Amino acid sequence: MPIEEQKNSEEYSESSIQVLKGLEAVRMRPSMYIGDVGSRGLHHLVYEAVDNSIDEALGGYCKNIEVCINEDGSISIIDDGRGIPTGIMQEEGKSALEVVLTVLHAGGKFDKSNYKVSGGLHGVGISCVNALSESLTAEVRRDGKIYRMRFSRGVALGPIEEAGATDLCGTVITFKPDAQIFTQTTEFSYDILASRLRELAFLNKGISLSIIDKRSTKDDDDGAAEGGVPAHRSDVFFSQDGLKEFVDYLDASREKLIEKPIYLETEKNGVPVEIALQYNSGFSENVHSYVNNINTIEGGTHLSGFRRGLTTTLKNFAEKSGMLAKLKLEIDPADFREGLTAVISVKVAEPQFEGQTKTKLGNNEVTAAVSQAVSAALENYLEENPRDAKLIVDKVVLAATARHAARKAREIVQRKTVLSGAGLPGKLSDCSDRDPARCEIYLVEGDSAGGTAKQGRDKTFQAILPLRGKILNVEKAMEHKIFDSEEIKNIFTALGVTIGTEEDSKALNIAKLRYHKIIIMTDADVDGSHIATLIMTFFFRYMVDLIKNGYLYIATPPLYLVKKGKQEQYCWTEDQRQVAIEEIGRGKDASVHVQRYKGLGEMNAVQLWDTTMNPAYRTLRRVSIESAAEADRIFSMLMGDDVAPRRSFIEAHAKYARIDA
Ligand code: 0RA
Repeated sequence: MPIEEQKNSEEYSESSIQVLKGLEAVRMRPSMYIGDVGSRGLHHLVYEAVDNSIDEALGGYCKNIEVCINEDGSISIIDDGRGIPTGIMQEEGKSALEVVLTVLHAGGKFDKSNYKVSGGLHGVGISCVNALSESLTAEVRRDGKIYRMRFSRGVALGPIEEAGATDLCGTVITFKPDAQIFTQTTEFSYDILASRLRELAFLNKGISLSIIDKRSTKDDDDGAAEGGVPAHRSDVFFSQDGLKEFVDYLDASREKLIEKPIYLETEKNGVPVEIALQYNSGFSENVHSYVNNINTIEGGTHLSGFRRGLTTTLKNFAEKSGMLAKLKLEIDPADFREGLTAVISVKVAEPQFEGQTKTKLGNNEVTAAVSQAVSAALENYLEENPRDAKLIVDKVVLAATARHAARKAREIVQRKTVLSGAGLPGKLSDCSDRDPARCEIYLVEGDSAGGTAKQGRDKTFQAILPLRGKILNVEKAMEHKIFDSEEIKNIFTALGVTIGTEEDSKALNIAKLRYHKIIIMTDADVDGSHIATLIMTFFFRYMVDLIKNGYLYIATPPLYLVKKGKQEQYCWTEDQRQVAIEEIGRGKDASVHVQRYKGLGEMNAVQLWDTTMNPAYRTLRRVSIESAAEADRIFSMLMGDDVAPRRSFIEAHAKYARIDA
């Protein structure tokens, strides 16, 4: 039943038209509001709803947030906050609930006391989610009552209703994304959502974030609980110690230098700053920065402030304590960050986001705030922990020494690339087109598969670079070893990418990149996926800009050929194989032949072209970084010394890994 009739129907229809115009704009150009209408945009809807609950939690009103993927593919975001207000707002003549759900950017309108610190990448508000949902139901528990309101594509299906009594408090938003908008997929990924909730739990200590997947567990063969009832996948993420635990989590597979992460939590010039950092025995820099819970993968002023604070403080300390006396070489700022894992989280009231993906913080005042916070805390730590201080400075000195050795090896790579054309690797079969936007390069495992690919390709735009066996594991090797590796030098020279400038020894120069599609093609078996992972790790650590620009891809060769007489069908999954056997095998003389492709080498050139290289039919998977922190952790685990976590990860994720076993 409606709780209150609209008082002034004229006023109401006027504001309704406004609302419709606003939400119609969202439906006309959804990408402007949520980034894209692919999987990323789809999951963004959930983040937007979760962010509202996080804001409520940061205000101190809510402790538990739950995400439930429902059986029908809709999703619910449940919190135990105060509940979105349901009273009628004077100005609009509508309930606050309706305003929040139908007016763009209405979020912060009610409560100015706790400024919005959370907030999705685009900060668009829950009304966008409503506009892009086939159906949305908001349920508010407040003042002993349950209120409910339903919408379809942003349009209210009726007035706000009372739906019973309750002792609870909180908000439940349930929505089903609109398939007219999300034409690629409307299916939520448990892993993507869980990974974001885990990150949010680390970034917002003390808040419990949980997820449960109530969809069918057909494909999940280890999901059966005792008694044969399929268990629903679920996780609870809760962090008592916040960023300290985040750093420990990221470094789980690394050997740490000091016992506990160095931690600071403070407020400088009105900017809350929280940082945890740890050094490990590895060589890569893994610094992750966040502004208002958003991963700023392009960095910005907070990251500059962190680097400045770290470099000056460590340098001063090392000089003052005479630890650099033996060192004849110049120390580079990058030397202070070798084997460093850190997470930086700042809250900025009015963030300015810049850069290609709007994930670079522009607010100038933040640099000094973070730099001062880091200097103060780090000076203190080094004074109080002289043994740790020595370990860290020794590590920096070692990094500087190694860097000088690496420079020699790297200069060779640079010299070779400068002489492009003449300098191209002998193993490269180049394409004839010279426009990088049209050109592709296949990095192929093994000389024999390389030969097949060379025969099968379209040589106007497809180049082939065979790689011999396993390329170097960059996660474990020192930098000068990496630039000594023939395979790695070949990749650099073939791509036309150089590394290192006068000012920054690690800067990547991709202006002369020769191909805009770099395609990793390996066997569809355990070894093949290991090699693909090695190559991806190399790109992630040394050419991450290529991944950020969306240039790195993985080819997907088929797993099976199902054949009867002249009828042939390639299959990529177990399900496809079953279907193909049934379809092709119909009739009496059901002599269906199933060929399992173990490697690329088993296909001839025509088959390889048809299934894996022909742009008209192939499937390429673009390598993207959903969460840089999670990618970092997974690569260090997959490539590190510890065998057990690697095995369990591969068993859980690589379905075909089990077929061979
Ligand atoms: C504005 C004011 C108040 C609560 C909220 C918004 C609120 C919004 C969301 C969205 C998801 N969960 C939420 N929980 C709360 C509180 C006003 C008051 O009670 O004084």
